[in-house]
Amino acid sequence: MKATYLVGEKEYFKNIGKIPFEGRESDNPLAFRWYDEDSIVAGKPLKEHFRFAVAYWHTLGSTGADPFGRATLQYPWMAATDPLQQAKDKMDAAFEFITKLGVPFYCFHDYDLIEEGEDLITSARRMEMISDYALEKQAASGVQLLWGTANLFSHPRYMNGAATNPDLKVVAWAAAQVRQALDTTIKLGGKNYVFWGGREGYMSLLNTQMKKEIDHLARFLHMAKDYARAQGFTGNFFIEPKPMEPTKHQYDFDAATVIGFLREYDLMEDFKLNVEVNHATLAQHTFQHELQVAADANLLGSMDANRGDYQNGWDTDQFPNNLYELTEAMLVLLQTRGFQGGGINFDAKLRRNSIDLDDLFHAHIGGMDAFARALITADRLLHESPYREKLAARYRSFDSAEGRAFESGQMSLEALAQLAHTWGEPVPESGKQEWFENLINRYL
Ligand code: XUL
Ligand code: CO
Repeated sequence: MKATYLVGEKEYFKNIGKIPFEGRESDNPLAFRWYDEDSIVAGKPLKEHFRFAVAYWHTLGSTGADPFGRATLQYPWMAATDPLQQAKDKMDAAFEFITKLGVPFYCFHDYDLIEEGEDLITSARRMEMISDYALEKQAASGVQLLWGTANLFSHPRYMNGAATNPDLKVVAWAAAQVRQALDTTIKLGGKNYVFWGGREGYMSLLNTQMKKEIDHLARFLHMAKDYARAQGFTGNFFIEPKPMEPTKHQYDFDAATVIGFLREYDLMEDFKLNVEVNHATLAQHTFQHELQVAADANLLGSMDANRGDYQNGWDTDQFPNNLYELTEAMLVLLQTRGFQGGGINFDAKLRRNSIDLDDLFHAHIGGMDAFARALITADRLLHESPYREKLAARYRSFDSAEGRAFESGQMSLEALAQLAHTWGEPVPESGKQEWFENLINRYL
């Protein structure tokens, strides 16, 4: 019998069915051990906490090529030479994979869906065709679009930037592409739209007018937002911070930098952040830090999940599997208001030598299970352990009358200084860092 998700005729992942939840005792590498999507944790089902998404570019489009060697991954859905046929095959494979995995969302760049044409009109026709097909696939499977974006970094025309290019002709081309990507996202009912400024930065300050470029970026984002709102788009716009790679210095360096930018250019209403693990670590921050900075500004929109490598300094985009770090991240998520509009997109790719089709399943299942286990652990830390009490205790002096007066601006510097005279030398108190660190391992 033909499964409902197969709109096309082919089945790519033949020996793999719908991935079941089998629980912690299971030895089946093609089953979930922790991710039971309907199980309620902290008041809602796991699937609603996470809103997992498959990243079209890595999962369907990776080739395994690196600067030292050509493609190692030869996926059958990429075999057709006609771009339209190839795009349809790729989409058949995408929806088969996403449905078997049981993930509710996907994300794409415009030209992940179909190869860019030789001119704007050809590209527009191609996007029209493949987005019609995506509409059918979404309707048949129930899979939804978490966010769309435009690839403004791969084509050589963007080598000096897209919205920040010193040549207005290139900026205009970027506008044409973003308008088309917004139209496609809206057509497919996309929940959000992402801007990652892959080439929005500089390689050398000597040939760069930085202020002018950043002003242009803000102008461009306002135009894109105004256009999308006029078309009825009510979702969020996300900026995805990254400090470097491919440029030496990217303008959206980290969460704090982006928040300052959004505030300065009056974009706070519509834009939030899409925080990515390996981008955080490239900026010399922990992922938890970036989540906390975004959440504290009420701007935590979404997450790109992956992990870097501690022994090197670039964006390796490996699948997440570090339970300790994920638990810290889930502590931030549960103690703030969660994602605003977004979810968890696996912006992660297989290693060059992971060439089997089932490797794609192992990677995603592992990531989803790791998040589920981390969230369950974080919830227990918050409700069954003395974590919150111990943390609050460090700040208990601010619960006093004097503390409240200080926090609410009812106290002068003289009055605060006078308290030092009244209270005398403070008794030092331990920060208890090791106690806190051990607690996570006790609950994992
Ligand atoms: C690149 C990166 C992008 C964005 C979307 O490092 O993370 O894939 O997520 O353009
Ligand atoms: Co990303």
